[in-house]
Formats: sequence, C-alpha cells, structure tokens
Amino acid sequence: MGTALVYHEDMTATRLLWDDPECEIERPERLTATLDRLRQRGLEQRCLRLSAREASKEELGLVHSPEYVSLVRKTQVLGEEELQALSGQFDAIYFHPSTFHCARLAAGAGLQLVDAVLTGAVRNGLALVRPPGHHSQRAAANGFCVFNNVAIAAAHAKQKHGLHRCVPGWLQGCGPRRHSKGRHRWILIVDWDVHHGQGIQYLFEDDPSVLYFSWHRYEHGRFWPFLRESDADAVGRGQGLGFTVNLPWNQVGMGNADYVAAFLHLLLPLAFEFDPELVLVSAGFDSAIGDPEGQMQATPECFAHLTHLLQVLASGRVCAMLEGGYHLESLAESVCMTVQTLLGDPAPPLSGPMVPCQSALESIQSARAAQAPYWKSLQLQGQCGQVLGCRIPPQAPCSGYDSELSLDVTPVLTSPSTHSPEGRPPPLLPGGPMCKAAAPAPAPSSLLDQPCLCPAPSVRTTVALTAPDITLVLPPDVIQQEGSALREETEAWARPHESLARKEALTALGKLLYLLDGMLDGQVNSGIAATPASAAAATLDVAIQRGLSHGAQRLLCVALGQLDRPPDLAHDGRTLWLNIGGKEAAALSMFQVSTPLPVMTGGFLSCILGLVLPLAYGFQPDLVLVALGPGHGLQGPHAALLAAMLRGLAGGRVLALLEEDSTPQLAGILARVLRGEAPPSLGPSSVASPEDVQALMYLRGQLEPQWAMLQVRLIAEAWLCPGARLCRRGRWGGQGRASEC
Ligand code: Q9C
Ligand code: ZN
Repeated sequence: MGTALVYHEDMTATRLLWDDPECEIERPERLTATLDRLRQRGLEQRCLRLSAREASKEELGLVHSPEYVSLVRKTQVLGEEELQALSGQFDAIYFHPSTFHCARLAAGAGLQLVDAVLTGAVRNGLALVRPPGHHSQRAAANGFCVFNNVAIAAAHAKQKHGLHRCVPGWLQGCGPRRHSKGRHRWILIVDWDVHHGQGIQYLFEDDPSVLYFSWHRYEHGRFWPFLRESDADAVGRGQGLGFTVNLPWNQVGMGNADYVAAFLHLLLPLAFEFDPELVLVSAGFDSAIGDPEGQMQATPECFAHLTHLLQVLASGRVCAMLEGGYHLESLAESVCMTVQTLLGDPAPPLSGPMVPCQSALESIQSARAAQAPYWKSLQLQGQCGQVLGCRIPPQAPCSGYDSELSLDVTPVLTSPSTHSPEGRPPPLLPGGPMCKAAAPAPAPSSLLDQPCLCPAPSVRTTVALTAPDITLVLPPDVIQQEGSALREETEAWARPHESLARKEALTALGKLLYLLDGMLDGQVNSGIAATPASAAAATLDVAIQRGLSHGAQRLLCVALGQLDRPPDLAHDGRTLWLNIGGKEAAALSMFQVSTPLPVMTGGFLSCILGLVLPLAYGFQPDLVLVALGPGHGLQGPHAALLAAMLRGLAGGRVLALLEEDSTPQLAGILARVLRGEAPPSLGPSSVASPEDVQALMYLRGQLEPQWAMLQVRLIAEAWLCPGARLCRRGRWGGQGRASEC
C-alpha cells in the first residue's frame, strides 16, 4: 500500500497584494519550492498523485458557520481596498480574490487524503496545501488560516467512521471494545507546527474522540497568539478533559533531542493508551531549523523521526497536511524527509548531541503533570516513584557502575538552566566515538546544503533463514538470501564457541555473517537471520564482534529472553547491551543493562518508550542487532512493534536474529516491518504491572545521570505522594537534582 500526495497548482494563486510585514512570509513559493524538491528527489514520482478537489459548502459546514463561509465566498469579488479592510478585521490574515478557491482546495485536499487512507487505497499521505488551517475558527480567519483543513478532515473522518462502524468486522472497535474511559477511541491530531493550533483546540476541546496534541513556541505567553489557553494546564473541557495536550516551549532553540524526548515521554504514551484509528498531522515546518517564526533548531531529519514514530500508531494510517513553514530551504527539505518516511524509507540518523535542554524538560514535565490525572500510562510512573522511593532497598539489584565509565561524566542536570543553542550541556560520554556525534550543531545553511546522508541500499530487506519455509509469506521486494560466508572464515569465528561446533549452527552462522557483511557494506539495509536455540548466545556474540571489527562504530544490541551477555564484551562504549528478559533489573554499567520482560502490554510499551528508545536515541548506534532468544516470550505484534521502533535508529540498519524454530508468521511480520510496513496495532493497552513499573523506575534512577534522553522528572509529586520527593532524592534520585529538592 502506497503513499498519496494531494496537490493542486491553483493553491499557488493566493498571495498578499499590499504591504504587511507580518503576512509576507506566507507566499506561493512555499508550495512551488517544496514540490520542486520532491520531484528532484524522485519522491513525488513514488507517490500516488491526487489532484485536490474543492470542499463543498456542507463539508466546510462541519466546522465553520454558514455566515463565515459566505463571508469568505464574497471575497472573490472584492477589490483590493475592500480585501485589505476585511483582512484587517482578523489577526494576521490577508485575502486575495483567489483565497476562497484556494482555501476550498486546501480543505478538499485533506478530505481526499483521509478518504484515500480510510478506504485503503493508500496507507498514508501528505496534502501540500495553502492557505494553512490550524488557527482558523468556527467563524474567524486567523494566522494565515482561512478554513481549518485538519479539523474538517477530522470531522469528516468521524462522520465516515459513523457510517462504517456498524459494518460487522470492519473495525474491532465497533462492539464492546471501548476506550478505557468508556468512550470510542478515534482520531489523534498531532500538531508539530511551531504555533499553537488554537483553532483545532477550540473545535474539539470537549470531544473525547479526538485527542489533540500541540507543541508550540510560547515563551510564558509572550509569543503569538499570546493565549493563556496554550499553556500546559489547558487540558480540555467536560467530556474532553485530558484530550487536549499542550506542550508550550518557553525558550527558542529547541532541537532534535527536545522533540524526540517530547514524543517518547509525553505524546506516545498517551497515543498508545488512546489507540487511535487514524492519525492526522498538522504538519507545519516552522518548527524546523532556520525558520524565522519558530527560531528552533530541529534539523529536517528530525521530521523523518517524528513521522516514523507516528507510523507505529493506527496501523500506519497517517495523514499529514501542510500548515506553516517559511524558510523555503528548510521547509522543502523537511517535507522531503516526511514524505520519504511515509513511503517507508528508513529515517536518516539524527545529528548533534541527543541531550534535551533544561527548559524542554521542564515543559515536558509540566505537561505530564497536567495530564497525569487523565492517563494511566502517566500515573503509574508517578506512583512508582512512590513505591520505589519508599519501599525498595536502594542497594537491591544494582551491582554498581564500571568506574572509569561513569565517574567523569558530567551530571546533566547541573547544566545551566537557560537554553541557547550554544549553551548546550556538554556531551554525555567521555572519549570514544560518541564525541564525533556530539559536535556542535552546524549552522542552518551548511546543514541544509547537505543531501540526505544515507543513500538507499540496493536491497532493502533480506531474509536469511536456514531452512526456507515455503509457508513464509514475504512482501515482493524482500529477498531470500542464498549466500553464506566462506567456510574457513565461518569456522574461524565459531572456533572459540562450543555451541557453534554443530553443523546446523555453523550453517546458520555462515548465513548470518554473509547477511551482516551485506549490511556493513551498504548493500542491504536490514535483515533477518536464524540460529538453533542452543547456539543463539554464541551467534549473537560473533555478530557483535564481527560488526565492531567490520565498520560499525557503535552497536546497539537488544537481546530478548535468556541470552547472557557475551563474557568478553568490552566496556569501551562501542556496544550498548540491553537484555530484556533478565531475572532482575540491573545496570552493570551505563552500557550494559538488563531488565525483566514486562508482563503486561502496558509495561512493554513503557519499557520501549521509557527505556529502550531513550537509550537507543542517546547512544546513536550505526548498527542494531535485535535477538529473540530462548524464552523471549514476545508475541508477534510486540516483536513487530519493537523492531519497527528500533528501525528508527542507525538509518534502519537492523539485523533481527530469530530462533530456527520460530514460526513463519513471526519471520514474516518482522520482514514486513523491517522493510517499512506498519506494525499491527496492539489494541487497547493494559496497564503496566507493579513489577514492570518498578524495574523501569529503578533503571531510570540508575541511568538518568548518564543518559539524558531518559530524563523525566517525577510527576505530580504533591498529587501522588507527598513524601516521594524526599524519598527519591535521599535514596536514589539525588545526583544532579539539586534544583528539584
Ligand atoms: N512574529 C501558521 O504558521 N504572526 N501561521 C506571528 C510573530 C502570525 C502563523 C508574529 C503567524 C501565523 C500557519
Ligand atoms: Zn505555524
């Protein structure tokens, strides 16, 4: 299933006819420059091109008053002076004789996109539109926005869903399946534009079937549109309490680490709990580097990651619609990253230090605190601080840190609280290859001159199974690998390992080495290999050594089940070893972590979002091994979600190692997510068990000082546990937290 690109060149017609410094940035070149770049990159050609249609009066009426629609209709026949006078009645608005036509096309484009996705014609898509929509209100134009394109699309999708929902079997959500609060789950709107989409917020603030998330430049209320209701404590009204999520940025200069942290620690926990059927993105790119409005620092690649992270929701049904974005180069590049990711290409690695700034952490924390009363996924972590801080002996499973690796690490929270691009905290890790990644962020122009860093490998995903199973259903472009590494070479790697002496183990190892070499040479992007269960640990050990000696600078290994840490694993910071399925939570060093396999889906999700991905994004690996070892206990959909999310790292260079007797279904589902398909929905998520939460919070406490991406401050302390603050500081959360206590 493909990606739709909805466009109509008539949308370049509307433009500012008089002098107005505030409005002049919203110009036709925004669309033409973006489309040119999509063509140059060959991305437009890979999409299903749809020509935008005009939204009808009735469709506009889903969101806007009839009087307002006819007011805008009349602008078609006004002269320049009348247009200017009318424009002056709204905040940051211009009308042109073509505005009504363009705005109807913009709204219509969103409707076509949603229809294409909900009918299954495509998996996802982008509508390239002007004028933008998210500031527009029931009876008001605002902030360059005339009709609220995303809100109209959401209202239309709801209506459409209403039509379909009694068709048996179309959606599991039809029958008894309800949201945890007894409501039908439905649409998630993610507004990553740098301005607050107050128009969308007003339209859905009492509607629990639409979860609206917006981050925005706020500066404590001193930035346009200067609204009190843009702050984190605006959480919706009535039935819709908790379904409006505002993340106000109080400083400029927010970058990749801040945006990814906001997704991992705020948006995604809520989004998984909400379990939407459809994700709409108010895709403004004025939140990208170089934009004059936003003054932020996130690079275009960051939008590939944001898109990638959203694609694990709603079976990948993501509809993005252009909002703002006024730096033509940054806009065009960021749109390319978004479309490329919608098409299923792996996200290019993020550059720069993955250390969220203090101000971003404060904002994320205040939004989490405001939402905690409404979301189980946030409450548990708060309670856990209480449970752990007060009941668990601090010395329990921790064996202490490897001294030279942790001692001279600067505690992140002692960095200055003012945030500027230059005032970043120092890089996290001493010496080694990480320092390269932690170079200062390049200036916008030099950064934007670079093309995408990772050329597409000729083969996307390869499956190298020992006994190819004819029942294994693979997508057409996934290759079944025939080749093996040379016999002598395979034997040399196997020699130190007793469990690799058997012929079957050697054969499997030869196939794995061949696949790994293809990945390291850049011929293959990702792959799956199998091994006899008895040889799993040794095979993984060889894969790590081989990867490190053949070009990988930093290797992330996620080992599920009973897979012991290779005995000779070096503590040089080049390998991050993460075992999920260990007996107890333990951090042998910041690079060797083990945690029990979560019991419940909710615990599994918080393990991935709260531990695995923050460590992985902080580590910035260039190769990922994920091994499903003996007793891994993961069901297909869980394994698929893990693999799908890990694919965001290392430019998608992920090698999955399975046991030989794994089901063909498991191999098939992993092959599909590794080549870029969406993982199946996990369904309504259960809460995490107390043990799951304890393990996670314990490790977070141990590792937070070294891994900045893990940082989330204890939420709603007073609300959950009056004593938690003290417990936490005194017992295990003290380092670097002077400001908190
Ligand atoms: N310098 C969109 O991005 N002017 N609208 C703000 C602050 C209005 C932005 C002035 C900005 C409207 C869709
Ligand atoms: Zn904007």
